Amino acid sequence: MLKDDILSALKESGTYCSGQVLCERFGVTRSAVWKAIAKLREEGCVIDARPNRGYLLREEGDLMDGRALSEALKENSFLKEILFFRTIDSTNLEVKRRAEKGEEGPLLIVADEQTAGRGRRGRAWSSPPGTDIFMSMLLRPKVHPENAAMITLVTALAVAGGIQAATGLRVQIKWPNDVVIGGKKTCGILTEMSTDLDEISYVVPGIGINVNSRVFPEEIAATATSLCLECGRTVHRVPVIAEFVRCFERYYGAFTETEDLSSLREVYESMLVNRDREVLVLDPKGSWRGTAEGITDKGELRVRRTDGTAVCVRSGEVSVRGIYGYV
Ligand code: BT5
Repeated sequence: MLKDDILSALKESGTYCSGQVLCERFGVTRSAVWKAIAKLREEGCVIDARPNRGYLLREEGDLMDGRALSEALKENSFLKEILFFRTIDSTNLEVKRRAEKGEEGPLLIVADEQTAGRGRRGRAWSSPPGTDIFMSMLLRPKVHPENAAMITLVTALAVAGGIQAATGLRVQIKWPNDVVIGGKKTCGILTEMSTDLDEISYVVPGIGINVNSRVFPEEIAATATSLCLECGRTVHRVPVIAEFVRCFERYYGAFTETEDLSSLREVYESMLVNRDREVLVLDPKGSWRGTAEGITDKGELRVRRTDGTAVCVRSGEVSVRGIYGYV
């Protein structure tokens, strides 16, 4: 890709590099160079442009590629394969296609951009190029299908742990599947499953993390944030992914051992943004209010109703919202 070549040339030169030299070196027009520079800036590179002198790379953005990923994950023994796509429809769809063809996994697919990123219940996931993380795993856990929904909570825990380890940010979880910083959503998780009779054929947790996005589409601008906005600097994506995988391996192992969250409940609850807060439970049979107290070993949310009774709310059946807004 031209922009990658231009970035290498700017890095190599270490000083101003004229537009003309870049055009000649890569056999392209000035406008192509300009477009590539604009793209690099979108990806977080800080590039000075001066008349008569050309371009100077002041600060590198965050480039992610398959080689950097493999290098960062070379010591992991959990994943059998790691694949990187510059652009893809949806990493969940790609993992499902491979699962249907019989790939065993565990497999991790990471993309720089998605053209059809999806949330739950047919909602869309904003997936621009160059800034964020879109990834999905192929798992074939030997657990009862009823227990598979807990993998979403395990994944949220691993994302929270990974972000904390890579950035030092204080991260919370909005039950069951959002990772939240400062009350805003920085990650969403979509877990899909295929069963064969009474057995799990495969489970695909898909994870979208806003890393270096600075602006969001209008409809999510008030509720979304990114690691970069929270840290005040560009955050490198590869270490976030590597820390996530490290945490996931540990938490997933704990989950599959007992087929529940008994050994993870405490750490999950310590991050639970809803804890001791009033929540609105959006039950299709009628919404009601209560105070979230924590989770059960099965990953349900324990909510105390105003009449004092405790109800265990299952993900997938209901949604939960803070009474004043998103959390
Ligand atoms: C989710 O759904 O939060 C699950 C999102 C999973 C995305 C990953 S990316 C890799 C993998 N491949 C896919 O195709 N998907 C997965 P849900 O709870 O339904 O939330 C969706 C809602 O979040 C949308 O309706 C928007 O309101 C909001 N939203 C969309 N994009 C967002 C973003 N980038 N950041 C924060 N909020 C967003």
